[in-house]
Amino acid sequence: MLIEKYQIDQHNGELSEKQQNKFNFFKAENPSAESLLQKLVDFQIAIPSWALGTGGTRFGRFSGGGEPRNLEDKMMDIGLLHQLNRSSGAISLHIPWDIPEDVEKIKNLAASLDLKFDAVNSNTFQDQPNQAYSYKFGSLQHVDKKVRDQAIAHNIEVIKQGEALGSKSLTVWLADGSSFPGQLNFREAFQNTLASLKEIYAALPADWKMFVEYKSNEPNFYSTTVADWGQSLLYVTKLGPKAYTLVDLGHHLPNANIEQIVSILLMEGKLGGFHFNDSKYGDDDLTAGAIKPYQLFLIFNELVEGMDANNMNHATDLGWMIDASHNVKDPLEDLLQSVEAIMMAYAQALIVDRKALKAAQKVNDVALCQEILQEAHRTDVRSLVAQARLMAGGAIDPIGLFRSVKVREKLIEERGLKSVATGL
Ligand code: LRH
Ligand code: MN
Ligand code: MN
Repeated sequence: MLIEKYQIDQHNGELSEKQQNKFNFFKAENPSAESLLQKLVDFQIAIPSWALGTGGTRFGRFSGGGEPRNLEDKMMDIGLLHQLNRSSGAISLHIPWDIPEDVEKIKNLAASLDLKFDAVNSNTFQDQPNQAYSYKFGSLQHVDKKVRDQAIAHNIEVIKQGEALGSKSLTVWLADGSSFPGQLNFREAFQNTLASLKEIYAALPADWKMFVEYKSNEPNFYSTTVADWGQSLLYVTKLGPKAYTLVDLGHHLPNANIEQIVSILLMEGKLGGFHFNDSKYGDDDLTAGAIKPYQLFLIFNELVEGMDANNMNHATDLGWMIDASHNVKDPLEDLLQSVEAIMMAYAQALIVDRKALKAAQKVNDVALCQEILQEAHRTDVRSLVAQARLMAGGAIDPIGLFRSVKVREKLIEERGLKSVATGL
């Protein structure tokens, strides 16, 4: 391991007095603090295997050095994150970017790092070498049944690989759509996609879920065949009880009210999970909470309210995942920042005074409703989140420790400056 337990203990020892003072101050203002700690400890956010290398844009890619060279390296990186924050205990694979060749070895490594396998993702948006048919004009929607069959077979293969590792869900994201008016018969594209999804659904193990991720545009810029939550909901409703909608925060048209979408999907029992990231323009895949932290809080506010209303377990009943990658930061520091932002939004949602909010809503006291939400959002919950991390055996200041023990330098030493990870 690149970070030894004694280094975490030493780091925490140095910061513990300051942390205790801050947490005591928080507790004095928030008597329920202690009761929230376990919820925060239990909350785990899966890390996508494709976020561990520096993401590129179509204009270039600037490697940061020491990047993972293969699946084992990616898992080691996530193990490191999990050691630091104890909230990143799962990895989400993208196949065939990740190819788990030696399943036993991969499973043993995961167990030794205390990692679970989250959703497996299929990829029918790129052509692979030696592939018989091209996805240039779509995959599950394609006008040619042979292309659809190839894409269906790939998804079933991904389920098999996920099953061998102990994963329990498949995420299907389709680039399918059209770039110009007239290119596609919308109705037939929908029907083909639905028929294809049905075949994949039929191959799901009994205890698996299937997540259908929507996206308004890109790479097709005229139409997308699963373009929004309504269309995803149509598919998953027609598919059956194991199919759910997946919300990626960057996949909406500008100014969409994502928290309202979340609330309605939860009410219908069809919200499957999340891809967290942040954006200013489109599918920017920036660090969660970097641009619109209030929106992230409002989403968690709906999640906590809706999950409690449905007696759901916050930690296990939805799929929580990051889907972010970018060009200029150390990917590991970036992921630590994303996880921290998500934990903070969750913690702030936990301290909303729900009784008072309900009462204010009942008498249409709009200003008070806003005050109640902002009171929670403006509360500094960093000491609460850090206390939960400490309780779980993580570091009080994960990025501080990451830097002081020179993790990146060690990774560069081990893997080289020009190592390359597969992925977007
Ligand atoms: C598409 C997407 C989808 C893919 C990932 C790489 O924009 O969000 O989840 O699987 O990016
Ligand atoms: Mn996504
Ligand atoms: Mn995306």
